[in-house]
This record gives sequence, structure tokens and C-alpha cells, in this order.
Amino acid sequence: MNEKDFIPLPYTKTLENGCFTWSAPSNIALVKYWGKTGIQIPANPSISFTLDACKTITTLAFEKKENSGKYSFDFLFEGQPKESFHPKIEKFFDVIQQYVPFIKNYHFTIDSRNTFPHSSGIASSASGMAALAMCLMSLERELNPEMTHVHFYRKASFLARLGSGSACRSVKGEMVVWGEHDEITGSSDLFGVEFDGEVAHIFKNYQDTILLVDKGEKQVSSTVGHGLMNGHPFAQQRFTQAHANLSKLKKALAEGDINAFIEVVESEALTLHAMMMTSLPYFILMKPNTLEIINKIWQYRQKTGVPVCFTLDAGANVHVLYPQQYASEVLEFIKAELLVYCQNNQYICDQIGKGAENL
Ligand code: 2P0
Repeated sequence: MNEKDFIPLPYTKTLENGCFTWSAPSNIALVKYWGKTGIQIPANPSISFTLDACKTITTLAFEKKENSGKYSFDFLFEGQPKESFHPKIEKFFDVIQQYVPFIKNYHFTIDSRNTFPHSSGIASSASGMAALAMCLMSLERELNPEMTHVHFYRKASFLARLGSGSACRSVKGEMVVWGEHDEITGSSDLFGVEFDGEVAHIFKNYQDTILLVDKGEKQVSSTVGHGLMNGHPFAQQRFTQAHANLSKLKKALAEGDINAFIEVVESEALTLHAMMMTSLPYFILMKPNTLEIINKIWQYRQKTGVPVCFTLDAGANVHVLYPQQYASEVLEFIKAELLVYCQNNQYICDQIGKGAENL
């Protein structure tokens, strides 16, 4: 498939007004997307767990306009107008309008809220862009009702990607691959696909407890972060490594090899941060408490044999990952030994989810 496949045929129906509401979850990458080219084309393939509790809920209300020159919109966050979000949405609409030409005919009111706490250091761009993309696709499906189910979700992921790369992994499926990879059938740089490899029982309902170490503003925006990989001395090796790690992970998931899983996941997290530490300009996004938590997890795993591991996003928060069957003891460990390293002892209990939902 290429970009042109997402330009719609002339619309067969019209719609004056209405509204759609979708929720879309956040996701946590196991093999990380870090570096991009062109228009949101990933430099390497990535794979993520879709989350369940951490999500954005967006209502898109629309009203047909008399003069259909350019789209227009109001944006509300938790019911209140939020001007500071306008540039990001305007940029998104500008990029996607060739694929959703109907948008110029409408005035939109976008009302969005997150289930996770405000400025928790959890990126809302993935869930936010995915939820908005779902709403836009619901409207397009009304205008072209013959659209297939497959195309609906694929194009939603394609649009979400144009808003924020990782958002394309927040549309559908418990594990999602984005970016071409030899061993993942149907994988694409243009949209996320549900991971269809074998997944052993131990990886079902996997738990993710997010420890909020630092809830401040992101030190490095994703645009700047991805840009650090341009001309990075280790970029090519990193991109090659991501392909190899996805192969290793696929095998570990199929075989239920949790030690191999842990090795790939923790190595990916540290490599992501190593890339930031070795770029110009350089950044350290972990905090002292991030390292304290990592060391405690390693000690606990060694002492008890409980297969708990960590991953990181581009920030100081720690995602603690573990199989559901160990949930009670790991939570006890987290409460007893890790919460002291969190801001105001804050954490979020999450687990694997299925993707966006029409509400
Ligand atoms: C990921 N991250 O795979 C990686 C790992 C953060 C660390 O994707 O510029 O917000 O909107 O495409 O998706 C964060 O970057 O970047 C990210 P844009 P995005 O989840």
C-alpha cells in the first residue's frame, strides 16, 4: 500500500451535523521508535503493548458550513477552551486534509479528556491523536458507507501516525507493530498492524504499573528527540539493532521465554536513553530515582525469581512490567519499596488493553 490508497473516492453521502465519541489508549513501546524521516516515516520498526486504563476520550461534534474554504474548529480540554492545543491540531488537519477532504466543509468542536492525571509525565499525544483520528474516520465512514472494516482501522492508524508517530500504535490490537519488518507480515511504515504472531499464555493480560517519578514538563519534545538521531554517530547500528530485537522478541513471545523478553525490553529502554546521552546536544532524562527503582527491580528479581522488568519512555517515569499471575506480590513490592521514589507516591496500575472504543 502507499499513501495514495488513503485518498478517498468521491463521497456518496452527505451529513449536516452530528457527533462521535471514541476513547483511545496510550501504549508503551517494547522495541522503541526513535528517529524518523520524511513525513512521519519511522527509521526502524517498533512494537508496543496497548494500554487499557490510560486513555483519551474525545467527542468530535461537527456542523456543515456554508462556505467550505477551510476547516475550522474549537478545542476544549475537559470542557474548557484550550488555545494552547490549537497549533498541534491545526498542523494535524493541514497534513491530513488531502486524505480527509471533507474536513474543509465542517466546523468542529473537539472535546477531549484524559483518564490519567494531568501533567503526569505520561504522553497524551498517542492516545489523543488516535482518539481524534477514530472520530474523523467515523465521520468519513458515514460519507462513504461502503468502506471496509479493515480500511477503517488501517486508515485511522495512518491518520493518527501523521499526528504523532506512536499514535498509530494506539488504534487496534493488544500488541501493535509499526514499521516494516521482514518477519511481520503486512507490516508497514504508514500504519500500525496488530501483532499476529504467537503469544504464549504468560504474556496475556500483562501488567504495567507506571511509577510517576517526575511529573514535570518533558525536557525534550518528541520532535527534538527524534531529530537527535539525524547524524547520530550510532544511528545506523541502532536501527539495525531494533530490527534484530523485534525478531528476538517475536521468538520470546511465541516460546513464552520470559528471560529473553526481559533482556530485549530492558535493553531497548536503556538503549533509548543511551541514544539521548550520546547525541548532540546530549540529555539525561532519567532522574536519580529512576536509577534507584531500576536497581531495586533488579535486586528483587534476583532475590525472588519473580520475572518483573522495567521499560522507560523518553522521560524519568518507570513502567514496571510483569505477568498477571505475579500481580499481588509485585504490587506489594512496589508499595513497600518503590513508591518512596515517586512524586507524592503516585503510580498508575494499568495492563494490556485492546485499543480504541466507540462510545
Ligand atoms: C515510542 N517514543 O516508541 C518512543 C519511545 C518515546 C520513546 O514515540 O514526533 O510522540 O509525534 O512522531 O510518537 C514519542 O514520540 O513522536 C515516542 P512524534 P512521538 O513510543
